[in-house]
Amino acid sequence: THRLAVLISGSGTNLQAILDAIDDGSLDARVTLVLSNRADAGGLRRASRAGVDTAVIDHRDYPDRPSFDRAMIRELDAHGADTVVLAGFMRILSSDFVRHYDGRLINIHPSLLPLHRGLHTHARALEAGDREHGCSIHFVTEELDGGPLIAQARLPILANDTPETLSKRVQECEHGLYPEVLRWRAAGRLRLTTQGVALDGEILPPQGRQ
Ligand code: 3YE
Repeated sequence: THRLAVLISGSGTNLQAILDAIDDGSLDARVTLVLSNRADAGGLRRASRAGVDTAVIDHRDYPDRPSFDRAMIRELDAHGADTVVLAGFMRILSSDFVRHYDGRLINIHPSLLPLHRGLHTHARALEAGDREHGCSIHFVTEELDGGPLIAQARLPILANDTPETLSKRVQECEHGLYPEVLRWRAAGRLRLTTQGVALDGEILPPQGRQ
């Protein structure tokens, strides 16, 4: 069975979507560890409730980013992970961390990348006058939110949308897309190659599967 480790910093709604998919039999995987950099992350409770091991590694306990990242690597590798899933994890990862998990590290981002990397994506999509918005899942590289795209889900921006209404709809889109991509991964169908992202041996277009 495919082993997932999930990194969180917050309430863990994407983690919950993954746990629910495992629970209802639609995702053949096991979460070996939920790791948070914040002791008060709500997702830790979701993990405990599902009987999943948890760990807190607080970045403030480390003198610099590389040593924090090394501590996370030790914990993750002790639990064994075929895929490391960033799910609302809010730290920039060092090049050593990214290299260590090359081709096994995946992030979900609340915009249609390459639009709106970084924070406040809903406000920025509205300010830019975008007509659509959504979420993207990508393999993680050193460049923040810049790695090869695996999949995107789109939604129209409505006339009365605010950052809050958009955020809610994008989250719903994330909760469908993350389990879907992890099903591909768990079935051994999804790989990062030197040519790009491969699904069933076919290289996906730059925006990933739509
Ligand atoms: N690291 C690399 N590449 C990536 N981390 C994430 C994606 C991703 C990655 O594609 N190398 C917020 C933006 C980070 C920020 O600046 N964070 C601060 C700390 C803020 C805090 O603790 O609240 C920092 O110094 O890391 C996951 C998404 C990261 C978003």
